[in-house]
Amino acid sequence: MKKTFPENFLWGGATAANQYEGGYNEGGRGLATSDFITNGSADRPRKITIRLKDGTKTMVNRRPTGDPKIDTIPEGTSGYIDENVYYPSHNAVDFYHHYKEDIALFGEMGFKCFRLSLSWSRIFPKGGIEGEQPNEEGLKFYEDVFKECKKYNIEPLVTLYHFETPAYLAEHFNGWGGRETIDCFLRMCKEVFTRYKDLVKYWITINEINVLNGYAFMGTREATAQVRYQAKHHMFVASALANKLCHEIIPDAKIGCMVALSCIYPKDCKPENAFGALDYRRGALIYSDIMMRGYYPSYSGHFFEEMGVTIKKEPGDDEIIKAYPSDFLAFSYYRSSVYHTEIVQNTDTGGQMGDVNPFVEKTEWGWAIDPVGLRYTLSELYDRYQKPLFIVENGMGTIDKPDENGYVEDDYRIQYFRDHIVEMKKAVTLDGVDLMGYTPWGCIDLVSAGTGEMKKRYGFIYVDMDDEGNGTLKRTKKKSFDWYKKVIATNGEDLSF
Ligand code: P53
Repeated sequence: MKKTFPENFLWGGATAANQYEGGYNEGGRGLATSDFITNGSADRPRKITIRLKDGTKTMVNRRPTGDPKIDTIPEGTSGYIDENVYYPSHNAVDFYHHYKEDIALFGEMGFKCFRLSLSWSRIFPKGGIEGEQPNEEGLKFYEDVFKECKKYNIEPLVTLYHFETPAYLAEHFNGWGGRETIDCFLRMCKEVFTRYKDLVKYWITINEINVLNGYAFMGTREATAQVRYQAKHHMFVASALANKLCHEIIPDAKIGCMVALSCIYPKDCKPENAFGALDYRRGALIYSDIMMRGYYPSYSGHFFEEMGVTIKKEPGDDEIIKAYPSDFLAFSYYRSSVYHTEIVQNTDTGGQMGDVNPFVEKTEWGWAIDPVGLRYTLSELYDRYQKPLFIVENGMGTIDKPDENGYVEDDYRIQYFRDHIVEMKKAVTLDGVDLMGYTPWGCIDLVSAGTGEMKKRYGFIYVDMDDEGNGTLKRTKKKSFDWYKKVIATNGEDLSF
């Protein structure tokens, strides 16, 4: 039995380009689907600004409704930028110009690992179509970022795809709906593996593959189950081939898949609820089953049949998926929820979002706070795969109230992390889970993916910016900064306030 976390445990924090980086029109970057997404709030959904073939400008829901009549974008449509609209991703919190300062702060906290994503259209403005040359300025930017990490002995953990498709690929190939996108993605992977082979040893192919749907997340004009799962089949093939390339180019690297795996419980012991919860959970586990084990699981037949989905595979696809599984399973864990037979879902959220759990506290955004659910999930996944796991997102989005000096006394956040680390430690020491690391989400305040708000904050570092993008962008350490620094310094031993 292990007594504590392993010596080389990767403590750190996580971010994504579309919510953190900014510089959307700098350094030769091409546009991405995320650049057309407006801001929203808990009760005002985010929209995508689009221009129809005939020039008409309009908006569609970023999160599809489930009704193809509302969700489908006609062919010939392109995303467009309306000068009168605020797009949170454009400047985000400007990591693009603050990376030295931010990485220095991560270094000061003692980070062993920093998770970030590459903006694909910064590397290849058109997504890597045949004959396209990579954008040197974009490649150089990330090289500088990784070198900066090295100064502080921080291992970068790089997500290759996180919620943004190059706009060109969306327009020309229907994003991941088209098989061409596989080759474009692999050209980008080859470029970055080759360029960063001495700087980056930890990679993730696709962020939260189970929650992806529609134009914003996959560049597809339709959000039907048929198109969604066909696009995901393309992602499975692309992810497997990226694993292959990564191992060829960087033999000592590890490359994982990533699934949103917040926990699901049956509401009660009614057999239909218990089995229903297990079956519902398969909506999330199907992704890790395919990418970790290398084949579509036996239950996938009924899963697709019920949705009326037929996956079109090319000869060789199954062999590719089988031959190059992921080295580890990365996942996000935020909360738990509850399954019962009356559960209503108008869009597929990838088998990880159910009804309210009455037994636990909630955040201001109604997300259940459930540390035991983290141990439950770690056990569930390790029992199932017996391969290394990596918690690459966890945390509490709250409204922080800084004092006149910009200081936030975020005891609630310390409490949240403390309780989750206690359970995570039990999973490692008592359940024997092989856990590689822990990178809490939004280690520095950044734009919320769900709502586009700034006031839903996760960070150890406060960033002075509001929901409309106004503010000095000044970075200030919160109380949790020093606390997490101590946790890392003691390898998770000292969790006291
Ligand atoms: P925000 C849906 C369900 C679970 C996690 O979320 C999700 C989403 C997308 O909204 O996103 C992940 O910012 C994602 C991050 C995101 C984070 O969770 O809505 O990987 O990009 O910021 C937190 O509070």
